[in-house]
Amino acid sequence: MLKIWGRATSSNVQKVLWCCAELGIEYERVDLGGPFGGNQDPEYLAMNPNGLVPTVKDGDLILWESNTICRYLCATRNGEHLYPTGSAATRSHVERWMDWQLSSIGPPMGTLLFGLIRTRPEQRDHAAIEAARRKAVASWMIVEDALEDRPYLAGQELSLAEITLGTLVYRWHAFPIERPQLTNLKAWYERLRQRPAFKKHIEIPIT
Ligand SMILES: N[C@@H](CCC(=O)N[C@@H](CS)C(=O)NCC(=O)O)C(=O)O
Repeated sequence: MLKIWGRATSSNVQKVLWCCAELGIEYERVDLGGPFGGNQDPEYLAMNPNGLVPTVKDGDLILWESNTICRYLCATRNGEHLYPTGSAATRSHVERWMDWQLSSIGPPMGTLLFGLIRTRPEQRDHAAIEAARRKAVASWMIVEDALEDRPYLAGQELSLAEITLGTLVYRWHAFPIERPQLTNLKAWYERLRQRPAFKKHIEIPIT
């Protein structure tokens, strides 16, 4: 059985858990990282030298990097509907959002998480939080425009584009900040909220 190391509150672990749920993959999960620690233990570092979560073991294969893990699960567990591999062009519509998650929206959302949730009010760097909020708004407006003529980022169906961005759009709507009204983004978020796996793995308390 697939084994997953990582606390369920981690956005990167949540991608993998949501992906497993959509594909009906059974797994054993071990709490690790954050308050559980263990991610700097030599045995863990031998599997994942980054000391981060998630790490996945499938047979003899060890995997790390959440987006890579999601692609691997789709490729090995009938996930063509989430990650189409037929043509490079079709695949690029999913992959661009996965890369964009890591490079564009991830960094400001990380600053907001640390600034608003993990830092006491009296210690917050308000200028850094506001700069991150503005960057995040600019990025979410790109999603807003992309969703103008389709229900999901890569077209008519849910894909890994949503699975890798799901936690971030949930947090964006949950953080105590000022948000512009982005109607396509909100409708997309509400669409994701209809999925039982989103409710179970993504919409959980943010820590
Ligand atoms: N690019 C990596 C990032 C992994 C990462 O940053 N994980 C965070 C949790 S979201 C982590 O392990 N932080 C240390 C901890 O939880 O103790 C991935 O996508 O898997």
